[in-house]
Amino acid sequence: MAGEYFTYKGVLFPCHDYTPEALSYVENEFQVRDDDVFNVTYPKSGTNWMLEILSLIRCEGDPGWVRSVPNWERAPWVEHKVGLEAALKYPPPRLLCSHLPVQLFPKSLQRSEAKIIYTLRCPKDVLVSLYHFSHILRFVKDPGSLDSFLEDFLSGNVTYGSWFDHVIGWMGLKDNKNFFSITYEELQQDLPGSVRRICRFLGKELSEEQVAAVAENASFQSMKGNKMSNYSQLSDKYIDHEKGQFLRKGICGDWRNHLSETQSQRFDTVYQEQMQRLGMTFPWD
Ligand code: PPS
Repeated sequence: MAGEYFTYKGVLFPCHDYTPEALSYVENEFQVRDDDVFNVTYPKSGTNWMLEILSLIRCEGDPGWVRSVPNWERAPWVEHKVGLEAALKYPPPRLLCSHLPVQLFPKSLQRSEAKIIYTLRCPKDVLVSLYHFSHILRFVKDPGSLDSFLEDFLSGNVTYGSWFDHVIGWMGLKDNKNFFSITYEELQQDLPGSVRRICRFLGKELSEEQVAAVAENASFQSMKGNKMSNYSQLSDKYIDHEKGQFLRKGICGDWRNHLSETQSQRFDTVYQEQMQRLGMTFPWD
């Protein structure tokens, strides 16, 4: 099954971890609770970083939970076959993750007070991170050359579909009081300040010491050294640990080390065409 895909409502998914039945269940039957907190992202945008921040906020900066329970159990991915089972058994209040585009997200969200935290990242860095990750993940097809992967990415011929559709779709909720968006770049620039903003959105009061403890324990170095957060525990069936690490570089602007001038210009042309639909600017613009 490695490298095989199906499309669900026009969006690509690998057969290994997803089924059309589970996606349909999540979209139409999964019951979102008012006290759910969802960590939503397009892949490689800082999902696991935000997961760590939210886990630590929940524990007021105490690292006990993040050092004893794997991240995928702390906040399961609802659309995964395995994650869905865990989400259904999760005692409330639930912390959940999803990469789903808004149109495939559980419809019951509309009738709930659940909170959504949407993290975005410079799409050129997303592309580069995804390209590297595709080499170490066993159940996805070989990404081929960076040139061909760039075209797949720009046309949405990648798992979870188009970055542009994902961002434009989710940012359509930006005026909703239960929706909060933040960029990977803002997290990099001011992690304690970002933690304070997230706490305000969640209605969680943390002392300055607790905010500092969240930031320290969610740093790249802390996460890299924590086997509950660095995916070193994930079975070799999923990741080829010899080929690379999940926590690869953790920086902004790594695309400059990988994309040629021509590739970067090609990206910019499509970006400008597509993002006109949104009419917002981001730190990477
Ligand atoms: S996934 O597979 O879609 O869930 O990946 P995701 O977690 O969204 O993104 C992985 C990238 O995020 C980087 N990362 C971090 N950067 C800075 N600080 C911290 N604490 C951190 N944690 C994860 C990770 O290294 C991946 O980016 P790249 O550019 O590949 O290093």
